[in-house]
Amino acid sequence: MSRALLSVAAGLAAFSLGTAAFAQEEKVVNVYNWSDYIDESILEEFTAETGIKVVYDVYDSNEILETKLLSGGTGYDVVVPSAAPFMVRQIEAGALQKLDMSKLPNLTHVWEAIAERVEKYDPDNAYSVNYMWGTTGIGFNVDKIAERMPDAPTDSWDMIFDPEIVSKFEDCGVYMLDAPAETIPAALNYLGLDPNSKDPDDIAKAGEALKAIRPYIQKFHSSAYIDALANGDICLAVGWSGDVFQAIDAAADGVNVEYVIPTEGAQMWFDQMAIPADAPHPENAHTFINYMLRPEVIAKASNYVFYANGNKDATQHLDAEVAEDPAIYPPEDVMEKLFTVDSYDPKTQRIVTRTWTSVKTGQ
Ligand code: SPD
Repeated sequence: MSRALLSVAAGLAAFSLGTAAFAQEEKVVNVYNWSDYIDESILEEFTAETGIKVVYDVYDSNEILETKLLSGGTGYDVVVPSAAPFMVRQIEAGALQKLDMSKLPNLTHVWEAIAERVEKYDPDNAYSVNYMWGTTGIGFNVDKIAERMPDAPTDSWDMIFDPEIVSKFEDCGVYMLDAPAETIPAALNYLGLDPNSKDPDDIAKAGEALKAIRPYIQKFHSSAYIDALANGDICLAVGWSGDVFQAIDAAADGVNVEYVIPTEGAQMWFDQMAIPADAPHPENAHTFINYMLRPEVIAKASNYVFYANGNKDATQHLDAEVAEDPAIYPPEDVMEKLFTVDSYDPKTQRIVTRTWTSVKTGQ
């Protein structure tokens, strides 16, 4: 056989092996997502339609996901990191793979306004697609707060960061997210500093502000506040928008919970669907992401978890209580007060981690 024919034959063999590899990809997709972030009937419907079984696992912290992703070999096919400050460095570290846009025809439904904001962290939106976005604000028990402080400034971060005020709620329980990328920017913003500041002096000031209220925080946890608010077990929580709305939805009789984006502003964040570099089932991962991009599917998820999504054609499928709630889809004047945070360089990250440990341990 001539050299040319040999090389064509080798090419054909490689092509058919590649095709076979896709054809042989077992009918499974391993999804690792945030807790309390999906209507599970969506997973069943996906399987019924595609024959691909979804193995679904959850986390409640970007740090947990990041540690796994950076070690590699997670076995996950779809993960949902927050764009910043996390996914941006996962992309830099080579932990995620570029999406094959030809396998995502439903990208036509992407809401440009959200994709453009994410582009700052994922240039050309090459590695990710928005799953949900939201804000980090305050959930509170209306009646318990009023009993303790009838004129409580419930629309202000004073509720959390003014020691005199938050101390009044110590007896009925105050929870805070165990997430330095949320709490340190919130403290910086409250202090009138740049929430994105990487200046060690600014971060130290945020740490001091957090330490001043540390005695009144009963628990640092990033998912327990949903049940605690819903059951009336706590008064106050720094939490993520949809999670607090889930508490409102599940609230026991006589428990009246509200969510507020404080007037001083709050963090806006984007949780992105992405595929680990070493995902075992990349073809199925694309099929799953493309399914989630269907307007009626992602709207069903939003209706269940009370988070906004980045799909411009989903709005017509949203329940009015979701689409019309200004704390879920904030109007322009509120949007202007929302800030995003960038990635920390390794040195700043170490300072942030150390500061957070010292806040939590009170040392
Ligand atoms: N229960 C789902 C919570 C999703 C929170 N996303 C985290 C955003 C972090 N900036």
